[in-house]
Amino acid sequence: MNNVSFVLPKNFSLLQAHQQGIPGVFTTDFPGTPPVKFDYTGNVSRSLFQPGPGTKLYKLKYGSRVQIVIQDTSIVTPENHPIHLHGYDFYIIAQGFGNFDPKTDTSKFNLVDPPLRNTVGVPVNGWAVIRFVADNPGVWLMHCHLDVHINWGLAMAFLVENGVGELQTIQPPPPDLPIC
Ligand SMILES: [Cu+2]
Repeated sequence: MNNVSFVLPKNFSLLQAHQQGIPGVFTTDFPGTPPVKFDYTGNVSRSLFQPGPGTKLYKLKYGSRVQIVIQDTSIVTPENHPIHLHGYDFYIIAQGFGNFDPKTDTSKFNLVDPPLRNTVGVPVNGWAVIRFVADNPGVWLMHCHLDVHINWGLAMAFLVENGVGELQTIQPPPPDLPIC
């Protein structure tokens, strides 16, 4: 299954499962590159429309320098998805229409004064490139902020590993944390 709809776990939060090492809550096989390459903004084959469920995280080492190309598709319909990241502000270094081309579109990168945001509107049938330094350990959701698209699974999460020492490590919950 290449088109995966993100599903939040039912019994544990992602962070709790990570912090307490509870197995079977998520997997860390969110792909770093598209498993299937196609004309994302073209006339997409119906065979690519059907999603399957998954709770896939992408693991990052503490302090990783992260660049993400967020690519819209014309699956169902092109849309301007406002993609929001928890845990970080990121730099928006480029946006454009059509399919991102790594050979030519890198010339559009603004490495001088890019805006620092926590949400980026990915242009309709276009793309956006963001960068951040993964210096906040924990599990952080990235999702479309059109509320209905969250339920549809337009989301994923980063698992940022602890660094060295207490200041680079997620703290355990307080002993008096209410259990709901
Ligand atoms: Cu959306």
